Amino acid sequence: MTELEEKRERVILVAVSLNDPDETERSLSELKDLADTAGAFVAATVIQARESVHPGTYIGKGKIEEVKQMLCLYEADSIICDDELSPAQLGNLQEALGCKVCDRTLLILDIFAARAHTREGKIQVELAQLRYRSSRLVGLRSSLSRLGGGIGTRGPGEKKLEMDRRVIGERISVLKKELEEVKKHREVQRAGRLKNPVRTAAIVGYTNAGKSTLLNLLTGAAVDSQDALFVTLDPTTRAYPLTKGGEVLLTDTVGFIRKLPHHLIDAFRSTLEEAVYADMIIHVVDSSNPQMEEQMKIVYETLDMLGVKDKPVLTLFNKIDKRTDTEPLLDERADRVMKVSAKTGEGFEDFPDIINGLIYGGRLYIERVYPYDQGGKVALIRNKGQLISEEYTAEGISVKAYIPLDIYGAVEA
Ligand SMILES: Nc1nc2c(ncn2[C@@H]2O[C@H](COP(=O)(O)OP(=O)(O)OP(=O)(O)O)[C@@H](O)[C@H]2O)c(=O)[nH]1
Ligand SMILES: [Mg+2]
Repeated sequence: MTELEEKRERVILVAVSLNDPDETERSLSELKDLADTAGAFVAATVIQARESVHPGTYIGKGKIEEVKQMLCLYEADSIICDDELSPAQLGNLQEALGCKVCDRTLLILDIFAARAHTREGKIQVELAQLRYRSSRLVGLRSSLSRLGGGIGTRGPGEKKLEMDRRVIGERISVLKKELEEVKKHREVQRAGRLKNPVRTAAIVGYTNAGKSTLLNLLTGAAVDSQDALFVTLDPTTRAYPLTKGGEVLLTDTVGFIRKLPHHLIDAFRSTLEEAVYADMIIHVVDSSNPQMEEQMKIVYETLDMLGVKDKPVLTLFNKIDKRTDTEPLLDERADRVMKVSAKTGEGFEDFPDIINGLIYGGRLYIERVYPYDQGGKVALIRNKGQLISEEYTAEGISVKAYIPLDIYGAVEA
């Protein structure tokens, strides 16, 4: 955290509102939280309503003049735009304003850079930063050298701002190779889990929803939890005992946010994909947040984009202790919903049973030896169920698997 608090840069936030002024307000208020998290002081905010974003300068000419005056008036050092700027917009805007220009992506990358602790996290952030920067070299260089630091300059790539495109390209391929190695390790771990009939659940949700608090409550883990955005980047996995025996491995990971930069998604894919390989999803929602509905929508959009589908979803409407609204809490994408407080522990009475039901629900664990002429049944299990192990023995094919109930009749030996 020290890295974030070193400098209190004065910034003006700038947004373009296309058709939904409320949505712009919400996005901007989140940008303010992001700026706070990055240690900046928000001196003022500006919204321009437009038909479309100005292709050359993001905001229009008149607004640029206004922002210019505000920079003086509020003694601000820089502006942060609420969308990802194109290389041209970035260059032109800072030319016109004569100050450092950042965008939402750079801000998020900055926070990630300060939060990354593990080797994997650091590689992922640097990759995302380099990819973002490589197309904006000219603009960024003059922008960042103007103030020589602050937002947009943190992270592993800090010293390398002056790199040219070729050097960046080389660095990217080195990092990609390193990431491959780390990923292999993760896959080995995953394969190990698949061999044993251990179930996994991924804890997902909007940033600051209470995912880490939940993991800590359920498993006594000591994951850092704070009232700030993107506190967790690196996945933590802990075992949670199931009532019917066995255990489920719960993984807490990086939170989602609207307009999550695509470079980050690409770089963090292996981390985000924890949800793709999990047996079920635990979706943590901050039910005290007025933007709850929208945050849920963004979580599901992100899951869809990652290719997470056909998995049981348990939605936890968290922070129920803080909720003042009395509207009913609904989630049509969820198989089950619960109202809980991960902070006080309230509402978790049925949690063990519900988790059990969702993990094993509708599925049966079988151990069978099929004669070799019944290979078709093994193929059916492979297709429809989850084959845990398969051994070719003298008696036949020895199989351990979870199968959906509806194929039980068809695979009985
Ligand atoms: N009142 C209340 N606060 C909660 C509850 N659960 C979590 N919090 C608080 O919400 C803040 C965020 O909690 P975290 O567990 O760090 O949230 P997260 O989802 O892991 O957030 P990131 O890792 O930053 O994405 C912390 O200040 C928690 O103490 C709850 O049930 N009630
Ligand atoms: Mg967390």
